[in-house]
Amino acid sequence: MSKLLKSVIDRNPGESEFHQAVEEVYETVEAVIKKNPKYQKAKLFERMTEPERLISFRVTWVDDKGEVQVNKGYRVQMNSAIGPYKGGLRFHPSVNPSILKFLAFEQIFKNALTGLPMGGGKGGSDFNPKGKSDGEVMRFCQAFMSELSKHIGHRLDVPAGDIGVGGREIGYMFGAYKKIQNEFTGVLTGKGQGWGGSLIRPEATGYGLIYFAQNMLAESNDSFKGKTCLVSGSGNVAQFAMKKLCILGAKPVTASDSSGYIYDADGISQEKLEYIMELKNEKRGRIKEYADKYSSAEYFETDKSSDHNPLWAHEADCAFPCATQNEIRSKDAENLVKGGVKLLAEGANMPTTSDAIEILLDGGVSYAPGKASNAGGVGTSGLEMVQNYSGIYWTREEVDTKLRAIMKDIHDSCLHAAKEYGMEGNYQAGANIAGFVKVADAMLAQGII
Ligand code: NDP
Ligand code: 2IT
Repeated sequence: MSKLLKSVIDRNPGESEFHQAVEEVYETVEAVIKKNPKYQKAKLFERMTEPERLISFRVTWVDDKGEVQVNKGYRVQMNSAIGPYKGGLRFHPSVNPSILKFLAFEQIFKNALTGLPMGGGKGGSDFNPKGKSDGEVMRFCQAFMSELSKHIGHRLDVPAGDIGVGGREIGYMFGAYKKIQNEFTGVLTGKGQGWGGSLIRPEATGYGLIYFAQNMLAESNDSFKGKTCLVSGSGNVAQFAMKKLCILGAKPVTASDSSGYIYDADGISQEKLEYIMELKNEKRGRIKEYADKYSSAEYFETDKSSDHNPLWAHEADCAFPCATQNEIRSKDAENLVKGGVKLLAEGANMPTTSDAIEILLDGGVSYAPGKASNAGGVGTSGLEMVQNYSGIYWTREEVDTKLRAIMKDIHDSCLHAAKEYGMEGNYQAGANIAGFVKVADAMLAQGII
């Protein structure tokens, strides 16, 4: 292992997710750093791996039984070389500094790839919204924002949603921010459409993912028509990825949550998807209920002790992991190759382990890393910021056209950067190199800070 990588690991002991994300980027940008002594001299990679600021705070709130609850709250302001910090908030019991630092680190390069002026950040809490009443979620969001509001601003740091944070949570946090600061600004993205939110933002990550994959398929004159697709997750990203797949004539056959997954050999049609959306977004139910409603589907419970997830063992043409980090491990990658999958694009952040990526690439799978293929969400957040700054709303068609253009640009810049460094067709290397060079050049120009 290189000295540089070892020093990052030593400085951040025990943070395995952060180490994984840093190693993955370093492996592909090492050649760029070695070729450009100015990057090495200015210690750019070392600086990129150290957050500019990491805010950690206590969140105290009262549950429906009148009991006092204490949670951890964080915001990682990772890098502001190319714009205000930008990135989501995750509410999930697993949230810790390692997970947020890996996400904030990924976000630096992802945001750079969008072509919009956004730096990298991420935040969240170990609060678990599952099973909480609306009132509890509201009181938690207000308590969380009572501290976070001191550290964010529409020109400083603009959070948005991620796992466990959707339209409901953004609404409660926006209301709290407005009351505390006494100002109406676009401090969060993913807002409701009547109060500053952009059309297409809810759809953007899932739609953008499929637009990206469409560009990948177009490289070999192929399309989604008739393609069988494996999708994991059943939240925001998975729902709109499946919707776009249906629109384009593909057949999504799986969906999951942390308890298990469903396999529907007939395909998850748009009508069945409506049911999933109501089940997950309104009733906040479990994906298991899909198999009770549709006899064409089978439900498989998650076996937490297993080294693989049988979801990825079904025969298919394409795969879209849209749940969480490290959900595709070596054995899953082997199963995907065996099952005939030729394209895998990540909707989630870092859903594929490093060993699994290697197996996919060796198996001839065209692989797109999340920092490129799921960038449509933050890209459209960037479009929401532009609309808020100028006090206007664009139409659905305008935003969708811009989203398609952003995804095509990212796709092309990945291929371009990969080719320049002799790794033709490698989206992983291309995404890391293109994102890194943009941020590195901005940091160089701004001096030693
Ligand atoms: P949601 O909260 O809407 O949905 C998350 C989904 O993933 C749920 O089905 C959830 O199941 C499942 N999931 C979460 N944690 C786990 C786990 N530990 N094991 C198994 N399944 C799990 O989140 P999003 O759809 O917004 O986010 C999904 C992924 O996409 C994340 O990796 C996120 O970082 C990434 N992403 C999101 C963007 C956005 O705009 N929202 C943008 C770019 C990336 P359950 O209900 O059981 O928890
Ligand atoms: O991982 C991500 O890119 C997001 N959760 C979206 C971030 C944003 O600011 O829209």
